[in-house]
Amino acid sequence: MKVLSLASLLLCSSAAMAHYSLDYPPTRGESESKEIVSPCGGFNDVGARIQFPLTRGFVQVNSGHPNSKVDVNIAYGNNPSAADFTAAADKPIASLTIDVPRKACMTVDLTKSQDAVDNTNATIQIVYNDGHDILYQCSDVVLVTSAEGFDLTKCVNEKPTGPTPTVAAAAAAVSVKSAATAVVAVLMAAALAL
Ligand SMILES: [Cu+2]
Repeated sequence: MKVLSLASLLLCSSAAMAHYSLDYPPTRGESESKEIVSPCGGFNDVGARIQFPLTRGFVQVNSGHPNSKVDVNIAYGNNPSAADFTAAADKPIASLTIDVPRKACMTVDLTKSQDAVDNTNATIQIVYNDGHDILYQCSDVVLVTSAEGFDLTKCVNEKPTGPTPTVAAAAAAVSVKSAATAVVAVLMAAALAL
């Protein structure tokens, strides 16, 4: 088992900042010290299941690291084995590269999977590569056609912070206007001198 790298510890030294969190569907459990343990971050017992829709589902994560990668896998059955997760990792149901720390909603469509039929138990696995370590979390679900228990409001995509193109364009317009005003002032001064 690999020990968490010094870089990761430094990057995540603040108590408020985790490597990442699986915000929805609910995680089986999150433990900073055991997250590197495959396949479910040290949580080997199946937890409470929530309904997960076969179409238009999503996984909501909050990435504390820049330059990280999130893969979402699904293993079918009541209590998938480590081997089941290894096989599932060959065909992730969603993948995302994160440039800046943010909340991200990853959409999941299971209609192309033959195993995903109404009323199937499954476990969703998050594989988070923070650039130094691979960190795991799992969520236990029941796949259903009509997932009334699935909370659509949990899907949140946070925009990267920084100046938006609109603000930059407005600033450029202002500086063009001041330049024009300056030119007019110079011309007027020149005209008065004549
Ligand atoms: Cu971290």
